[in-house]
Amino acid sequence: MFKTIKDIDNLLKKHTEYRKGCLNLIASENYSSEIVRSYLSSDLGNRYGCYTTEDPSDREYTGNKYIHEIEMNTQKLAKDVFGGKYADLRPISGHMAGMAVVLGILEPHELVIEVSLEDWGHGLVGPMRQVSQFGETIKVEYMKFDQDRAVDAEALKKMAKELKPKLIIFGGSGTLFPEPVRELRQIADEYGIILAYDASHVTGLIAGKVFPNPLNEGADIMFGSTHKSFPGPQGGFIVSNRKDLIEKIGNTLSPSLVTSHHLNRIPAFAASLLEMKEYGHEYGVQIIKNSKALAKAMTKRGFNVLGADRGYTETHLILVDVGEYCSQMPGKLLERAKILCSDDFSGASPQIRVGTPEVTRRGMTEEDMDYIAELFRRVLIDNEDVDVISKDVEAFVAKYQELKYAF
Ligand code: DSN
Repeated sequence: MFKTIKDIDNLLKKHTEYRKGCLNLIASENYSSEIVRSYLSSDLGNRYGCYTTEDPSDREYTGNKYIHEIEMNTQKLAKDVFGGKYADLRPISGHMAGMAVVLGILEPHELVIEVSLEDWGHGLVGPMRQVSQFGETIKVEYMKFDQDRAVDAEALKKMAKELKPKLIIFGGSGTLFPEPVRELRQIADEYGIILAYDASHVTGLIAGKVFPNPLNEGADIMFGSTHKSFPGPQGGFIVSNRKDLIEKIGNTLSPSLVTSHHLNRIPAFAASLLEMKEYGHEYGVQIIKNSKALAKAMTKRGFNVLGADRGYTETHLILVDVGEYCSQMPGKLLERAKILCSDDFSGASPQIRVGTPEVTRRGMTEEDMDYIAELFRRVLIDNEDVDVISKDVEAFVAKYQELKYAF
């Protein structure tokens, strides 16, 4: 138990020092700019800004004069960066945004198609169904992937025609290639299906215009988080061109899922949006170059990197089948070498997910990816002593403590 403030300080300092010495390849994390971090400690973090109706100017609490202005200006900025006539910034996470989409759109016993957890889905509807009443009322099916880890568009079209879902949710946490949103639009119109896109992982790439914007491809709604490839504060957002949907989703979100929408994230998100307007394209281009370079360098060292026939990846991450080398979860072993990434044992063969957003922000380029691939080889293939490797990792990351593409 903490007894004094000093105890808390000490542990936080230890955390900061520890993470400084780690090579962070977790695709769902990023390092936000100091200005973004500073806004998180603003007075807004202790205020309530909920709306009485879906109209943001109809605030339930008093004292919101400038809070309203800050939120509305950030909404405008979000619409400018992501497109969409309407935006809702109240979801406090991407997951919460997704829950509001699902619960706001589906009537009891209607079907949704999403990406399964085994295929690096976000685990939105599947796990929600573990709450017994949702298990009884929400039906879910999962889209299929081809051998390159791209969504099988033809199989999905067939599923949509046969099963007539109310909602299809594209996007997951292992997205390597753009999803077939455009291909599904006509069937969606014919069968009255709503197309949603969970952009959580690729938000930064969309903002940087290096990944197709789902709203331009025909999605009815895009939602996601603001802290993965998008280097903002943790939080969520929803954008759409459909007033009926944004209202339905907003009314589901609040007041049942969110009351206080953690207002300190709003100016922090605004700063990240401005930053992405300034540097997002350059940052996105380098992320994809790094991902592709890492995939090639790992392949050269004998790893089975997925998606080879399509150029491995068009995003901020790569997936590597490590079944040949690992009988146990490799994430924990890599962590001992101070290499942080995600692993997954739920599918047919164990995989690791290696992400490039944070190392790109730290200024790493293609050559560095070669060194990173070598580190993976030393841990997973050569079984070298992880304590020795961790020293090399520390020395390597010490050269990259600056922040690029940032104010
Ligand atoms: N879905 C988890 C991930 O991608 O790491 C967290 O959002």
